[in-house]
Amino acid sequence: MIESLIQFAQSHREATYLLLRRLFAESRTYLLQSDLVRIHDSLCRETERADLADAALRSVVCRMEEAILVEPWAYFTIRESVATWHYLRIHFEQLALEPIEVADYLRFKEACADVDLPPEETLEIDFGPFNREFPKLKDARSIGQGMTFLNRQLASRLFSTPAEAEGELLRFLSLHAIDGQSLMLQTRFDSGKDLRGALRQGLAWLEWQDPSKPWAECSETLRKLGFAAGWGDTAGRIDETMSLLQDILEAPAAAALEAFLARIPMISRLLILSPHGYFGQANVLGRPDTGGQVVYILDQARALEREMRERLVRQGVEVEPKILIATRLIPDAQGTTCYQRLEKVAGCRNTWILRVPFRKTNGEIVPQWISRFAVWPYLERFSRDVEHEVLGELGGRPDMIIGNYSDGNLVASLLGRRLGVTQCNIAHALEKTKYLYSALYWRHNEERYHFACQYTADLIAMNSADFIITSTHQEIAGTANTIGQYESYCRYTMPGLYRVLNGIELYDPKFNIVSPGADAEVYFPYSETDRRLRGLWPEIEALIYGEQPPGLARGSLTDKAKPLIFSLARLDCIKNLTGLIDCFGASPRLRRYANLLVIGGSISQEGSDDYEERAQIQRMHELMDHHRLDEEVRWLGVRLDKNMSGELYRYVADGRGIFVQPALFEAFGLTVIEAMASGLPTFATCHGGPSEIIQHKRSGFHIDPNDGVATADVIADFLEHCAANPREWDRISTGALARIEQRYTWKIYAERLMTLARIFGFWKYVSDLERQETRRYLDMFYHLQFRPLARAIQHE
Ligand code: UDP
Ligand code: LCN
Repeated sequence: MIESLIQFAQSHREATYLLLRRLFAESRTYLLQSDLVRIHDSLCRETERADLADAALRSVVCRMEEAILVEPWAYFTIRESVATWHYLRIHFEQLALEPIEVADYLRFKEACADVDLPPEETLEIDFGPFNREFPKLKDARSIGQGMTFLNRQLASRLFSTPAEAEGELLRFLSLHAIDGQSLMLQTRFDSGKDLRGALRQGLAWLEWQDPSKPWAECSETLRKLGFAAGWGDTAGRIDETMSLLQDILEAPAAAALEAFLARIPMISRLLILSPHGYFGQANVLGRPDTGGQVVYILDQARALEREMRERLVRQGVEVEPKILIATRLIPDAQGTTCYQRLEKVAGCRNTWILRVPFRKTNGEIVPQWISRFAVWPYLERFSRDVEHEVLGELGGRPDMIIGNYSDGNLVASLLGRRLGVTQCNIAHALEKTKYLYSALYWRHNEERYHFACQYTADLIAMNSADFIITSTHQEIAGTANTIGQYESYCRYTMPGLYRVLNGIELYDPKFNIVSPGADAEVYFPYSETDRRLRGLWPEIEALIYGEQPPGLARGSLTDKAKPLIFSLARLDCIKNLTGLIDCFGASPRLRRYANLLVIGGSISQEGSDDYEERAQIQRMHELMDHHRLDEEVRWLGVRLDKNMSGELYRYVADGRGIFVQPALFEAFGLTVIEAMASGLPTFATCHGGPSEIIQHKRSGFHIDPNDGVATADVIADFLEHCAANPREWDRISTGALARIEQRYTWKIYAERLMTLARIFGFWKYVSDLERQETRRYLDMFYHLQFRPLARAIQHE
């Protein structure tokens, strides 16, 4: 692609000149892909030149991510495919296109930004050399399927020296104990040969036993041979597990190792970290910064507790698993339970929210909620306090730490390092792709957003995690046309702070896709009439059509016969509820076919202490006034509990309505799967996770929130089609339900995560996955960059 572009510039000097001249005529230093495509298109139309309209050139233009223009130079970034980037520059007079290094590109970018530090004095961050020796995936389509690959690679390395492999396995098996009770091995085996001998005897004995005989009745014999609990709950399962190990010792194979490791009872204590926000079980959703992450973690914890318990039982281990979700304690809890130190998670036997306050340097507790963008100065101290409390609550170290979002992942890195525990990261949403130019213009936003801290924390956490789980493939690697969230950390610059040449390796097997689900107890199909919560209908009807409860609603729907277009989200700028109101208000067709129901935030600015939310509230009112929407839109500033929202999706489906998720960017989008799981036809943003969740026109529709007219048309066409042929609504509804069932369930999630935890835990222990050199580099980065940045943030 690059060679052909260089050749094009050489052989079509006039066309190259015309294109460049047009780019410079924009008088903008930075142009984005959409600008470049638009400019190229209009030039083609005006000039009608065949060389400019050439299909190959057009396809390169569509892959240009960015141009930097400072006469006489134009610099370009081209993203040929996932994680394959090229950097080029061209001189306006000489017209010779030449490839350049990423560092040169970034330096030029910095020189164009208004900073006082010369580019040559800027720190360069490069994690590339640390990954050189490490196995990497080869095919972009496999990105996010790292576990099996890693296991295969490392297993073949390990098994190439059988004696060493035996020794490692033996060492690993001897490790396991819970609450002082030995697991797997009762006695020390001096060699692999001894272990093999014992396995042979054990298997010979098991052959004659009834496969349903419980462990308790096998234990006397097997203990004498040196085995402890952990092989299985019955003779049949013990036999299977021992056979797997015997196979590995006799004829090693990665698949057998994976199956064997998946059975080892090595996870019974989990620590989940989610510091910011209001983390609670009631009355928190919809508040600023408090949405899907809370829902995800509570559902995740329930699913994991169940899975851990089932696995322990199946392995014959009588231990009650325990999960702690560590978050911040907020004394000024605003009607929530966030002031309580310990809160049991409903639907669990032994999962607890453990709240630990943020403290200032003088030890004083921070009493109020603070935005996720301002938590950085508190996290180091928080990590130490959490460590202390967790060790007490669990009676020892957790078996794995799961971080959530940038702050939780940073704390997980600090704790994982101190405790020597496997660290798993979940980003939920990386801010970098949400806020345009947030790295380049970091200084402009520093006072409000502190992205310098956040992106530094992200780099540290990503590189220190043992494995990272993502909800979609595109979260890591994007699509043919869009950059992945993690991909945006590969290379970028924060002028005057540092420049990143290799921030994260996308082909690293640490990336694994494990998609969340929607709680099947709450979000079930509208057609399951026996399960419906009919008792809630009067309340739901009052919410939608009743008198306006003072301070909680705006708008009264006059035509109740119309179907509802429903949307539910936090009232963040990125969620674009205002865009939906505008799109609806400006479309007579939509207004003819449907009413709009929006649930988000609060309807009065006084009810909010968040800057973005207040601005959105004001905009919502302006748009309602401007389009005169009070009889066609109902906007509710209420917090619904899960059962209410579950029944509401179904209620909207009863009336053959639809759900719309109009975000400018959505990392994943739990509301999308909740709506689909209810059988509600869903129209969701094409920017981010929803475009992977929904198959366009089969299980829902993609909409482009930047194009209100086209969005209104897609929705109106559907409503019109359904009015003429109700089967169309059924077709999409059935497609949505099938999609959720196939891909997005917590059962699939928990099984996969538990297997990942074991495989990565094993290899961390046995091999050099610890990557000492990276750790040292990260330590330095943390101390020399993160800490001063965090300290510079004013304590609130
Ligand atoms: N939610 C809610 N009330 C609100 C807003 C959101 O109950 O006013 C719930 C919604 O049902 C979903 C979650 O919060 O479970 C939002 O998750 P999503 O992934 O859609 O977005 P996020 O808020 O995490 O960006
Ligand atoms: C945060 C987001 O912004 C959403 O897109 C996700 O669905 C949610 O977290 C859960 O991961």
